[in-house]
Amino acid sequence: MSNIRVGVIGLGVMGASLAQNLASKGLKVNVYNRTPTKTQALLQKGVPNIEGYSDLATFVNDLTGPKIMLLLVKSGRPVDAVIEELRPLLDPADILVDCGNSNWHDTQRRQKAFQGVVNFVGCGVSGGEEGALRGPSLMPGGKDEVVNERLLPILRRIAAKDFNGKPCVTNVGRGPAGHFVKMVHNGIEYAMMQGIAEVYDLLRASGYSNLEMQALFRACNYGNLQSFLMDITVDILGTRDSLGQGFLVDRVSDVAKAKGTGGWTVEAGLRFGVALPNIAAAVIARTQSARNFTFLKNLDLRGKTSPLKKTAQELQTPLYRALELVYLTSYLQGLDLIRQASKELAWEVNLSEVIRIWQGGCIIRSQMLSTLHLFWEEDNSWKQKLLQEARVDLDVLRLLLYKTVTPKPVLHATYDYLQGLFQPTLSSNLIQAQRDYFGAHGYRRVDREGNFTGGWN
Ligand code: NBP
Repeated sequence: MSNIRVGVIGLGVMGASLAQNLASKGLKVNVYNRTPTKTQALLQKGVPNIEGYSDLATFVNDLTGPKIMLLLVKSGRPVDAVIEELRPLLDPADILVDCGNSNWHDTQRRQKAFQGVVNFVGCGVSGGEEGALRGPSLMPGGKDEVVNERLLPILRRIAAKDFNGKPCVTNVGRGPAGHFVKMVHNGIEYAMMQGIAEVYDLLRASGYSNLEMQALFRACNYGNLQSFLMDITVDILGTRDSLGQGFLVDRVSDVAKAKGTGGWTVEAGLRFGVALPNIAAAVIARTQSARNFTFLKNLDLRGKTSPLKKTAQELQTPLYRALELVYLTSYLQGLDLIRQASKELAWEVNLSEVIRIWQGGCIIRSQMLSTLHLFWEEDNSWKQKLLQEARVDLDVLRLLLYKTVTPKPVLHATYDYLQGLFQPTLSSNLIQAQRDYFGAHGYRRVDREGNFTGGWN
């Protein structure tokens, strides 16, 4: 293993960190970046085991074969541009691993196009810069003989550790499953972040100071909710502004940006027939945060706030329970999507393994992931108990939803998703009746077999 030379192409935030992580684990690393100044900047850090190149052909030739190259460039056209440049330098036994946030459709297309040219693997990486440097959660997918036998021995050395000390990496499944699982991870991330932000917003509107909110979030950061996103929220709320008075978070613009993975997840939900209301609500909330309503220009729409008349101590349990439901339903929706896509496209994804590798290094890690795999076990007793508790907690959630006027799309989506699970019948019989009434679309009956149409006055 110590004789292996791994290649890293793309030395932006993620590539430079991952290269240092590999090198710190004793692997020899060749690095290349389109703009040589970034290669120089990395080399100047003096990390042992890293060799820099300004010429792609020499970079590839100097790898010990069969070669493993990790690609960390911006997703979309840049990935196509780099692999086209690499094409004449590749051997069919080589492994080219796209570690960026590529769309899984692109990965599927590239895997087809590069059959016989190179083993093209899609690998999700989560954990941001810090994770890439010290231990990310890694989600590669592909053939056993490529991923399990040749890639995993390397990736296990640089991955974060799960709750039992095992590396947060596995072969998540066939074809483009790696990038699909990472995309869904990001969709879940959108929903969890938005849920936390909504709780922050209703507290802020109720007159809580940043430090009071920090104390509340800190008090809720235990049990199932103990998580990376709660950790950073506590830190953020206590950070003072180094450029002026007060707290930095109050100086940050409220227009939320997105790079697309949340929207792709919602598209996939529609494609595979899986409801993802939390994720969709979070994506739309980011879009709406730009407030591009030209028809509302120059109107003063400010109204009265409706503060929560409760003490921090009284609020702690309701807030904990509300966020616990947000976490639970966001994970369930995302994992249900992975399960369905895997079933339809024969990717053989093992959900327990996906849950396990999200326990460390990644943005959506939380203690809830220590038991969530039980949801997919044969024995229903754990599930039954959990959902029974969730049903009780819905009353708590309702109180938060309707006592305050701040927008809470993910809290609402959580509430409605669970209500939808708990109702023995939904209102969609009327939808089917309306569709048949105006369009003769047909309907099925609950009391006899077959397809029916008509019968209306
Ligand atoms: P950066 O923006 O820091 O770096 C982008 C890299 O892409 C640079 O090395 C840049 O080279 C290269 N690149 C571009 Br842009 N166009 C290129 C082209 N046409 N040919 C060759 N190279 C090109 O991105 P990053 O944050 O390191 O992200 C890399 C990938 O990892 C992305 O897909 C991202 O979505 C994913 N990701 C990021 C994070 C995160 O927290 N940042 C987390 C997880 C995944 P140059 O220096 O010559 O411009």
